[in-house]
Amino acid sequence: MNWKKDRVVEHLKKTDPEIYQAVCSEIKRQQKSLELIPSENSTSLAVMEAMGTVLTNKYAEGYPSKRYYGGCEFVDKAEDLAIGRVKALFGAEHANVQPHSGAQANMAVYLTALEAGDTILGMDLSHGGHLTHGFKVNFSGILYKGVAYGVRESDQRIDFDQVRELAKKHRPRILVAGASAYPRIIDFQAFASIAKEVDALLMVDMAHIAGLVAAKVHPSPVPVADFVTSTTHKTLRGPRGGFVLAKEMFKKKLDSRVFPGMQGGPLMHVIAAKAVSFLEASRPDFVDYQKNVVGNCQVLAGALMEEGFKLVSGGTDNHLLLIDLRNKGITGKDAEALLDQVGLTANKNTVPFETESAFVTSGIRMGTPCITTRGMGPDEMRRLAKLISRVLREGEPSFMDVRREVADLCEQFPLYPEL
Ligand code: DSN
Repeated sequence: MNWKKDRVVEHLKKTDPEIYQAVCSEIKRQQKSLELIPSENSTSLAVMEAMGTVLTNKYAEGYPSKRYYGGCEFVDKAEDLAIGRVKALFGAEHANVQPHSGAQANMAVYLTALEAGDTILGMDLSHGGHLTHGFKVNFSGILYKGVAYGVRESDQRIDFDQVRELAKKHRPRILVAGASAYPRIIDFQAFASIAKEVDALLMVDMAHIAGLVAAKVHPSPVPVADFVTSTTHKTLRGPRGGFVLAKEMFKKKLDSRVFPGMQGGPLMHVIAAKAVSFLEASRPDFVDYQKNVVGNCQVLAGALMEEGFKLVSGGTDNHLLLIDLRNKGITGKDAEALLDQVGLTANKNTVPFETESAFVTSGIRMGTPCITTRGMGPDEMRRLAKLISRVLREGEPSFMDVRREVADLCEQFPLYPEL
Protein backbone atom coordinates (compact mmCIF):
# COMPACT_ATOMS: atom_id res chain seq x y z
CA MET A 1 0.00 0.00 0.00
CA ASN A 2 1.48 3.30 -1.00
CA TRP A 3 -0.75 5.99 0.39
CA LYS A 4 0.40 8.57 -2.11
CA LYS A 5 0.46 6.48 -5.29
CA ASP A 6 -1.91 3.58 -4.74
CA ARG A 7 -4.90 3.75 -7.05
CA VAL A 8 -7.35 2.87 -4.31
CA VAL A 9 -6.17 5.87 -2.39
CA GLU A 10 -6.43 7.95 -5.55
CA HIS A 11 -10.13 7.04 -5.54
CA LEU A 12 -10.50 8.27 -2.00
CA LYS A 13 -8.72 11.49 -2.86
CA LYS A 14 -11.04 12.12 -5.78
CA THR A 15 -14.27 11.04 -4.07
CA ASP A 16 -13.78 12.61 -0.68
CA PRO A 17 -10.92 15.09 -0.45
CA GLU A 18 -11.87 16.05 3.10
CA ILE A 19 -11.52 12.52 4.48
CA TYR A 20 -8.41 12.02 2.34
CA GLN A 21 -6.94 15.15 3.93
CA ALA A 22 -7.86 14.03 7.45
CA VAL A 23 -6.06 10.72 6.88
CA CYS A 24 -3.00 12.44 5.38
CA SER A 25 -2.86 14.78 8.37
CA GLU A 26 -3.16 11.86 10.79
CA ILE A 27 -0.30 10.03 9.04
CA LYS A 28 1.84 13.16 9.49
CA ARG A 29 0.76 13.54 13.13
CA GLN A 30 1.78 9.96 13.88
CA GLN A 31 5.06 10.34 12.03
CA LYS A 32 6.01 13.67 13.59
CA SER A 33 5.12 13.04 17.22
CA LEU A 34 6.05 10.38 19.73
CA GLU A 35 3.16 8.24 20.92
CA LEU A 36 3.46 7.43 24.61
CA ILE A 37 -0.14 6.30 25.20
CA PRO A 38 0.38 2.69 26.38
CA SER A 39 -2.83 1.36 24.84
CA GLU A 40 -1.82 2.39 21.34
CA ASN A 41 0.57 0.89 18.83
CA SER A 42 1.56 1.25 15.18
CA THR A 43 0.35 -1.79 13.34
CA SER A 44 2.10 -3.26 10.29
CA LEU A 45 1.31 -2.33 6.71
CA ALA A 46 0.29 -5.98 6.16
CA VAL A 47 -2.36 -5.66 8.87
CA MET A 48 -3.61 -2.40 7.36
CA GLU A 49 -3.69 -3.89 3.90
CA ALA A 50 -5.86 -6.76 5.13
CA MET A 51 -8.30 -4.24 6.59
CA GLY A 52 -8.58 -2.27 3.38
CA THR A 53 -9.92 -5.15 1.28
CA VAL A 54 -13.15 -6.43 -0.30
CA LEU A 55 -13.72 -8.54 2.79
CA THR A 56 -15.52 -5.48 4.15
CA ASN A 57 -18.29 -6.20 1.62
CA LYS A 58 -19.20 -9.61 2.97
CA TYR A 59 -22.00 -10.49 5.35
CA ALA A 60 -21.09 -13.61 7.28
CA GLU A 61 -23.45 -13.87 10.25
CA GLY A 62 -22.77 -17.16 11.98
CA TYR A 63 -19.49 -19.05 12.16
CA PRO A 64 -17.24 -20.80 9.61
CA SER A 65 -19.22 -23.49 7.73
CA LYS A 66 -22.40 -22.46 9.63
CA ARG A 67 -23.31 -19.11 8.08
CA TYR A 68 -26.63 -17.47 7.38
CA TYR A 69 -25.34 -16.20 4.01
CA GLY A 70 -23.98 -17.79 0.85
CA GLY A 71 -20.58 -17.02 -0.64
CA CYS A 72 -18.71 -17.34 2.63
CA GLU A 73 -16.07 -19.87 1.57
CA PHE A 74 -13.20 -17.37 1.54
CA VAL A 75 -14.14 -15.40 4.62
CA ASP A 76 -14.54 -18.79 6.36
CA LYS A 77 -10.92 -19.44 5.52
CA ALA A 78 -9.90 -16.08 7.02
CA GLU A 79 -11.86 -16.66 10.23
CA ASP A 80 -10.59 -20.24 10.59
CA LEU A 81 -7.04 -18.97 10.23
CA ALA A 82 -7.64 -16.29 12.87
CA ILE A 83 -9.18 -18.80 15.30
CA GLY A 84 -6.46 -21.43 14.77
CA ARG A 85 -3.65 -18.91 15.10
CA VAL A 86 -4.91 -17.20 18.25
CA LYS A 87 -5.59 -20.55 19.93
CA ALA A 88 -2.05 -21.69 19.13
CA LEU A 89 -0.53 -18.36 20.17
CA PHE A 90 -2.08 -18.47 23.64
CA GLY A 91 -2.59 -22.22 24.08
CA ALA A 92 -6.36 -21.77 24.40
CA GLU A 93 -9.07 -24.41 24.13
CA HIS A 94 -11.54 -22.15 22.33
CA ALA A 95 -11.44 -18.72 20.67
CA ASN A 96 -14.05 -16.35 19.34
CA VAL A 97 -12.51 -13.65 17.14
CA GLN A 98 -15.71 -11.79 16.27
CA PRO A 99 -16.02 -9.21 19.09
CA HIS A 100 -15.67 -5.76 17.55
CA SER A 101 -13.78 -4.41 20.58
CA GLY A 102 -12.54 -5.22 24.06
CA ALA A 103 -15.78 -3.93 25.60
CA GLN A 104 -17.75 -6.29 23.33
CA ALA A 105 -15.49 -9.17 24.32
CA ASN A 106 -16.19 -8.47 27.99
CA MET A 107 -19.91 -8.14 27.31
CA ALA A 108 -19.90 -11.52 25.56
CA VAL A 109 -18.40 -13.16 28.65
CA TYR A 110 -20.87 -11.51 31.03
CA LEU A 111 -23.77 -12.62 28.82
CA THR A 112 -22.33 -16.13 28.91
CA ALA A 113 -21.59 -16.32 32.62
CA LEU A 114 -24.08 -14.03 34.37
CA GLU A 115 -27.75 -13.29 34.84
CA ALA A 116 -28.85 -9.66 35.12
CA GLY A 117 -28.25 -8.46 38.67
CA ASP A 118 -25.36 -10.87 39.39
CA THR A 119 -22.24 -9.51 41.02
CA ILE A 120 -18.99 -8.71 39.23
CA LEU A 121 -15.92 -8.18 41.42
CA GLY A 122 -13.39 -6.17 39.42
CA MET A 123 -10.60 -3.67 39.89
CA ASP A 124 -11.52 -0.11 40.83
CA LEU A 125 -11.28 2.18 37.80
CA SER A 126 -9.33 4.79 39.75
CA HIS A 127 -6.87 2.13 40.91
CA GLY A 128 -6.13 1.07 37.34
CA GLY A 129 -9.16 -1.06 36.40
CA HIS A 130 -11.50 -0.61 33.45
CA LEU A 131 -14.99 0.78 32.86
CA THR A 132 -16.26 -2.63 31.74
CA HIS A 133 -15.20 -4.31 34.98
CA GLY A 134 -18.35 -3.19 36.81
CA PHE A 135 -18.10 0.63 36.81
CA LYS A 136 -21.45 2.22 37.61
CA VAL A 137 -21.99 4.23 34.40
CA ASN A 138 -20.97 1.35 32.13
CA PHE A 139 -23.28 -1.50 31.04
CA SER A 140 -21.29 -3.76 33.35
CA GLY A 141 -22.36 -1.69 36.35
CA ILE A 142 -25.85 -0.96 35.03
CA LEU A 143 -26.94 -4.53 34.24
CA TYR A 144 -24.90 -6.16 36.99
CA LYS A 145 -23.83 -5.27 40.51
CA GLY A 146 -20.26 -4.01 40.42
CA VAL A 147 -18.03 -4.36 43.47
CA ALA A 148 -14.45 -3.04 43.32
CA TYR A 149 -11.15 -4.06 44.84
CA GLY A 150 -8.04 -1.93 44.68
CA VAL A 151 -4.38 -1.61 45.49
CA ARG A 152 -2.81 -1.21 48.93
CA GLU A 153 -1.97 2.34 49.94
CA SER A 154 1.46 1.25 51.20
CA ASP A 155 2.92 -0.20 47.98
CA GLN A 156 0.16 0.34 45.41
CA ARG A 157 0.08 -3.35 44.50
CA ILE A 158 -3.14 -5.34 44.22
CA ASP A 159 -4.45 -6.02 47.71
CA PHE A 160 -5.26 -9.73 47.59
CA ASP A 161 -6.46 -9.70 51.21
CA GLN A 162 -9.08 -7.19 50.16
CA VAL A 163 -9.94 -9.18 47.02
CA ARG A 164 -10.54 -12.26 49.19
CA GLU A 165 -12.50 -10.34 51.83
CA LEU A 166 -14.78 -8.75 49.20
CA ALA A 167 -15.17 -12.05 47.38
CA LYS A 168 -16.30 -13.76 50.59
CA LYS A 169 -18.63 -10.93 51.50
CA HIS A 170 -20.28 -10.36 48.10
CA ARG A 171 -20.00 -13.88 46.57
CA PRO A 172 -19.51 -12.58 43.00
CA ARG A 173 -20.57 -14.82 40.13
CA ILE A 174 -17.46 -13.63 38.30
CA LEU A 175 -14.12 -12.31 39.47
CA VAL A 176 -12.41 -10.03 36.97
CA ALA A 177 -8.64 -9.59 36.84
CA GLY A 178 -6.85 -7.26 34.44
CA ALA A 179 -6.25 -3.55 34.26
CA SER A 180 -5.65 -0.58 32.03
CA ALA A 181 -3.27 1.34 34.29
CA TYR A 182 -1.46 -1.18 36.50
CA PRO A 183 2.30 -1.27 35.99
CA ARG A 184 3.03 -4.57 37.73
CA ILE A 185 2.88 -8.28 36.92
CA ILE A 186 -0.58 -9.60 37.77
CA ASP A 187 -0.65 -12.82 39.78
CA PHE A 188 -3.41 -14.71 37.96
CA GLN A 189 -2.91 -17.79 40.11
CA ALA A 190 -3.79 -15.76 43.21
CA PHE A 191 -7.00 -14.59 41.51
CA ALA A 192 -7.80 -18.16 40.48
CA SER A 193 -7.42 -19.42 44.06
CA ILE A 194 -9.79 -16.75 45.38
CA ALA A 195 -12.31 -17.45 42.61
CA LYS A 196 -12.20 -21.13 43.55
CA GLU A 197 -12.68 -20.38 47.26
CA VAL A 198 -15.95 -18.55 46.58
CA ASP A 199 -17.07 -20.68 43.64
CA ALA A 200 -16.84 -17.79 41.17
CA LEU A 201 -15.76 -17.88 37.56
CA LEU A 202 -12.53 -16.09 36.66
CA MET A 203 -12.31 -13.71 33.71
CA VAL A 204 -8.99 -12.11 32.87
CA ASP A 205 -9.05 -9.05 30.65
CA MET A 206 -5.50 -9.11 29.26
CA ALA A 207 -6.08 -6.36 26.68
CA HIS A 208 -3.12 -4.25 27.80
CA ILE A 209 -0.63 -7.07 28.16
CA ALA A 210 -1.74 -9.48 25.41
CA GLY A 211 1.46 -8.92 23.42
CA LEU A 212 3.58 -9.51 26.51
CA VAL A 213 1.65 -12.71 27.26
CA ALA A 214 2.00 -13.94 23.66
CA ALA A 215 5.76 -13.40 23.92
CA LYS A 216 5.89 -14.99 27.39
CA VAL A 217 7.30 -11.89 29.06
CA HIS A 218 4.23 -11.84 31.35
CA PRO A 219 2.69 -15.00 32.88
CA SER A 220 -0.28 -16.27 30.92
CA PRO A 221 -3.78 -16.22 32.41
CA VAL A 222 -5.00 -18.88 29.96
CA PRO A 223 -4.27 -22.00 32.07
CA VAL A 224 -6.07 -20.65 35.15
CA ALA A 225 -8.93 -18.51 33.84
CA ASP A 226 -12.35 -19.64 32.61
CA PHE A 227 -12.39 -16.73 30.14
CA VAL A 228 -9.65 -14.48 28.81
CA THR A 229 -10.64 -11.37 26.88
CA SER A 230 -8.47 -9.00 24.93
CA THR A 231 -8.23 -6.28 22.37
CA THR A 232 -5.98 -6.84 19.39
CA HIS A 233 -4.58 -3.33 18.94
CA LYS A 234 -2.56 -2.63 22.07
CA THR A 235 0.73 -4.44 22.81
CA LEU A 236 -0.45 -7.19 20.44
CA ARG A 237 -0.08 -4.64 17.60
CA GLY A 238 -2.97 -5.81 15.45
CA PRO A 239 -6.04 -4.05 14.05
CA ARG A 240 -8.56 -2.38 16.36
CA GLY A 241 -10.76 -5.19 17.68
CA GLY A 242 -11.32 -7.85 20.33
CA PHE A 243 -11.45 -11.59 21.00
CA VAL A 244 -12.35 -14.05 23.73
CA LEU A 245 -10.53 -17.23 24.76
CA ALA A 246 -12.45 -19.75 26.81
CA LYS A 247 -12.45 -23.24 28.20
CA GLU A 248 -14.04 -25.76 25.84
CA MET A 249 -17.07 -26.17 28.12
CA PHE A 250 -18.13 -22.55 27.42
CA LYS A 251 -17.64 -22.74 23.64
CA LYS A 252 -21.27 -23.19 22.58
CA LYS A 253 -22.79 -20.62 24.91
CA LEU A 254 -20.07 -18.04 24.35
CA ASP A 255 -20.37 -18.26 20.57
CA SER A 256 -24.14 -17.89 20.75
CA ARG A 257 -23.82 -14.88 23.03
CA VAL A 258 -21.50 -13.11 20.57
CA PHE A 259 -23.81 -13.98 17.66
CA PRO A 260 -26.81 -13.77 17.74
CA GLY A 261 -26.63 -12.59 21.35
CA MET A 262 -25.04 -9.19 20.92
CA GLN A 263 -23.59 -8.69 17.44
CA GLY A 264 -24.78 -9.08 13.87
CA GLY A 265 -22.44 -9.44 10.92
CA PRO A 266 -18.80 -9.88 11.89
CA LEU A 267 -16.25 -7.44 10.43
CA MET A 268 -14.54 -9.92 8.12
CA HIS A 269 -11.88 -7.47 6.93
CA VAL A 270 -10.89 -6.87 10.55
CA ILE A 271 -10.96 -10.59 11.35
CA ALA A 272 -8.57 -11.17 8.42
CA ALA A 273 -6.31 -8.44 9.80
CA LYS A 274 -6.49 -10.06 13.25
CA ALA A 275 -5.29 -13.30 11.62
CA VAL A 276 -2.33 -11.44 10.09
CA SER A 277 -1.40 -9.94 13.45
CA PHE A 278 -1.63 -13.34 15.20
CA LEU A 279 0.78 -14.71 12.59
CA GLU A 280 3.15 -11.79 13.18
CA ALA A 281 2.91 -12.35 16.94
CA SER A 282 3.98 -15.97 16.56
CA ARG A 283 7.34 -15.02 15.04
CA PRO A 284 10.60 -14.78 16.99
CA ASP A 285 11.10 -11.06 16.28
CA PHE A 286 7.84 -10.38 18.11
CA VAL A 287 9.35 -11.86 21.27
CA ASP A 288 12.36 -9.56 20.91
CA TYR A 289 10.03 -6.63 20.39
CA GLN A 290 8.05 -7.37 23.58
CA LYS A 291 11.25 -7.81 25.59
CA ASN A 292 12.36 -4.42 24.33
CA VAL A 293 8.97 -2.86 25.19
CA VAL A 294 9.39 -3.94 28.81
CA GLY A 295 13.12 -3.14 28.92
CA ASN A 296 12.51 0.34 27.53
CA CYS A 297 9.71 0.97 29.98
CA GLN A 298 11.94 0.05 32.89
CA VAL A 299 14.71 2.37 31.66
CA LEU A 300 12.21 5.19 31.12
CA ALA A 301 10.79 4.60 34.62
CA GLY A 302 14.26 4.67 36.21
CA ALA A 303 15.28 7.81 34.34
CA LEU A 304 12.03 9.58 35.28
CA MET A 305 12.58 8.69 38.94
CA GLU A 306 16.09 10.14 38.68
CA GLU A 307 14.40 13.34 37.49
CA GLY A 308 12.38 13.36 40.73
CA PHE A 309 9.14 11.87 39.45
CA LYS A 310 7.13 9.61 41.74
CA LEU A 311 5.87 6.48 40.02
CA VAL A 312 2.84 4.57 41.21
CA SER A 313 4.16 1.36 42.85
CA GLY A 314 7.69 2.71 42.47
CA GLY A 315 8.35 1.41 38.96
CA THR A 316 7.09 -0.99 36.33
CA ASP A 317 7.25 -4.64 35.26
CA ASN A 318 5.38 -4.18 32.00
CA HIS A 319 4.78 -1.78 29.10
CA LEU A 320 3.41 1.15 31.08
CA LEU A 321 4.13 3.47 33.94
CA LEU A 322 1.99 5.87 35.89
CA ILE A 323 3.45 9.11 37.24
CA ASP A 324 1.87 10.58 40.36
CA LEU A 325 2.43 14.28 39.72
CA ARG A 326 1.34 15.55 43.12
CA ASN A 327 4.90 16.25 44.29
CA LYS A 328 5.41 18.35 41.14
CA GLY A 329 2.44 20.64 41.73
CA ILE A 330 0.91 19.97 38.31
CA THR A 331 -2.24 18.08 37.35
CA GLY A 332 -2.49 15.26 34.83
CA LYS A 333 -4.62 17.45 32.60
CA ASP A 334 -2.02 20.25 32.49
CA ALA A 335 0.86 17.81 32.04
CA GLU A 336 -0.90 16.17 29.09
CA ALA A 337 -1.48 19.58 27.49
CA LEU A 338 2.16 20.67 27.97
CA LEU A 339 3.54 17.44 26.51
CA ASP A 340 1.15 17.74 23.59
CA GLN A 341 2.71 21.09 22.73
CA VAL A 342 6.06 19.46 22.00
CA GLY A 343 4.86 16.36 20.15
CA LEU A 344 4.82 13.96 23.08
CA THR A 345 1.40 12.29 23.32
CA ALA A 346 0.45 10.82 26.69
CA ASN A 347 -2.77 10.66 28.65
CA LYS A 348 -3.88 12.01 31.99
CA ASN A 349 -4.92 9.24 34.35
CA THR A 350 -6.26 8.87 37.84
CA VAL A 351 -3.85 7.49 40.41
CA PRO A 352 -4.83 5.23 43.33
CA PHE A 353 -6.48 7.24 46.13
CA GLU A 354 -7.04 10.08 43.67
CA THR A 355 -7.83 13.54 45.00
CA GLU A 356 -8.80 15.19 41.68
CA SER A 357 -11.71 14.54 39.32
CA ALA A 358 -11.35 12.10 36.40
CA PHE A 359 -11.20 15.10 34.03
CA VAL A 360 -8.28 16.68 35.88
CA THR A 361 -6.44 13.78 37.59
CA SER A 362 -3.14 13.74 39.48
CA GLY A 363 -1.42 11.33 37.15
CA ILE A 364 -0.14 10.80 33.68
CA ARG A 365 0.15 7.38 32.04
CA MET A 366 2.91 6.52 29.59
CA GLY A 367 4.04 3.41 27.78
CA THR A 368 6.61 2.15 25.35
CA PRO A 369 4.79 -0.01 22.75
CA CYS A 370 4.79 2.63 19.99
CA ILE A 371 8.22 4.09 20.51
CA THR A 372 9.67 0.57 20.66
CA THR A 373 7.92 -0.26 17.38
CA ARG A 374 9.79 2.73 15.94
CA GLY A 375 13.04 1.04 17.03
CA MET A 376 14.00 3.18 20.00
CA GLY A 377 16.12 1.76 22.81
CA PRO A 378 17.47 2.63 26.26
CA ASP A 379 19.46 5.71 25.16
CA GLU A 380 16.34 7.26 23.69
CA MET A 381 14.39 6.43 26.88
CA ARG A 382 16.90 8.37 28.97
CA ARG A 383 16.75 11.25 26.52
CA LEU A 384 12.95 11.23 26.60
CA ALA A 385 12.87 11.30 30.40
CA LYS A 386 14.96 14.45 30.35
CA LEU A 387 12.71 16.06 27.74
CA ILE A 388 9.55 15.17 29.69
CA SER A 389 11.07 16.53 32.86
CA ARG A 390 12.14 19.76 31.20
CA VAL A 391 8.75 20.46 29.62
CA LEU A 392 6.86 19.82 32.85
CA ARG A 393 9.32 21.92 34.86
CA GLU A 394 9.86 24.88 32.56
CA GLY A 395 6.71 24.95 30.44
CA GLU A 396 6.62 27.26 27.42
CA PRO A 397 10.26 28.48 27.49
CA SER A 398 11.37 24.90 26.79
CA PHE A 399 9.02 24.30 23.86
CA MET A 400 11.32 25.28 20.99
CA ASP A 401 14.28 23.21 22.16
CA VAL A 402 12.20 20.16 23.04
CA ARG A 403 10.23 20.28 19.80
CA ARG A 404 13.53 20.24 17.93
CA GLU A 405 14.73 17.20 19.89
CA VAL A 406 11.43 15.36 19.35
CA ALA A 407 11.64 16.11 15.62
CA ASP A 408 15.16 14.78 15.62
CA LEU A 409 14.06 11.51 17.28
CA CYS A 410 11.16 11.16 14.84
CA GLU A 411 13.54 11.54 11.93
CA GLN A 412 16.06 9.11 13.39
CA PHE A 413 13.33 6.51 14.04
CA PRO A 414 10.91 6.95 11.15
CA LEU A 415 7.38 5.56 11.20
CA TYR A 416 5.78 4.33 7.99
CA PRO A 417 8.42 5.77 5.64
CA GLU A 418 6.46 4.06 2.84
CA LEU A 419 3.40 6.23 3.36
N1 DSN B 1 -9.02 2.98 26.38
C1 DSN B 1 -8.18 1.90 26.79
C2 DSN B 1 -6.93 2.38 27.42
O1 DSN B 1 -6.50 3.45 27.02
O2 DSN B 1 -6.36 1.73 28.27
C3 DSN B 1 -8.90 1.02 27.67
O3 DSN B 1 -10.11 0.67 27.04
